[in-house]
Amino acid sequence: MGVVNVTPDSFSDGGRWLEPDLAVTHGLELVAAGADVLDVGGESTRPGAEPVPADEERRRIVPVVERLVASAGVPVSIDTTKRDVAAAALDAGAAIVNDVSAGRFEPEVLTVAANAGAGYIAMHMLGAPRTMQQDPRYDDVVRDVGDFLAERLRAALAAGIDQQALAVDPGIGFGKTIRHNLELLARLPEIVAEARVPVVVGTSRKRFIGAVLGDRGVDLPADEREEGTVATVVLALDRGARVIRVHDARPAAQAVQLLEAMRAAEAAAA
Ligand code: HH2
Repeated sequence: MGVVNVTPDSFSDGGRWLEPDLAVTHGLELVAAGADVLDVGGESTRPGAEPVPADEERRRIVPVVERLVASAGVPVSIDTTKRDVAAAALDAGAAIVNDVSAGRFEPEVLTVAANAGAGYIAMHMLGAPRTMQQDPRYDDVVRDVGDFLAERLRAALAAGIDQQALAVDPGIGFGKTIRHNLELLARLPEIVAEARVPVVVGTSRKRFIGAVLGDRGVDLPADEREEGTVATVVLALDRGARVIRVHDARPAAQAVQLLEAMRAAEAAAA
């Protein structure tokens, strides 16, 4: 899944694709580089971000969704927590709602997805973006996130979304310390086993990568986290993730290709 951020302030690429033409071109480049889905977002959810009004978010994303649906040749997902934005994107031809609030912010978003027969990704976040990084705590991060996702899956099913249309995401970086993120990735098979629907993982360029690779307490900047991202992509896929959300599709698609080749060789040798 390739990320198309139509925002002025996203943490790694804010402002680069705010113009619809640039966003569409970027989406097409992601597909050419191997993305199988495009995730269009009009609101940054970086730590501390202020919410964007629905009208503004809709204004940013609708023209981009419309044009990518017409030209990209892959399903388009809409990265939003808002009912009206999801509805407008689905009307414009989007096929999936990627909701980082898992239906907690505007529960009607679940009904909107259900009525459209759309796919729905429920992601874990502790609280809301503005405050989520203020001393996040868990009893056991993997169990707590797994329980949360199971509960949100039940809510999505109760709203009428088909089981086949659902996926979950542990929400790397959303109300988690560096240690929480690393533990979630290392113990991903537990999340995968409990979920019983495809698991999506989004590590791309996130702060924990910059922190691990940083020097003397200074994080590696977001535009130098691509190699670190690939290491997490390989690990996540090998531990059972079915979808990975990335800003740069080429290295991730190459990692997928190599993993598939190694799996085929393993199967042939068995
Ligand atoms: N991460 C971001 C946004 N949406 N959706 C899912 N399912 N999983 C993620 O890990 C995820 C997500 C944050 O990345 P980005 O969109 O690049 O940044 P920003 O929120 O600042 O726009």
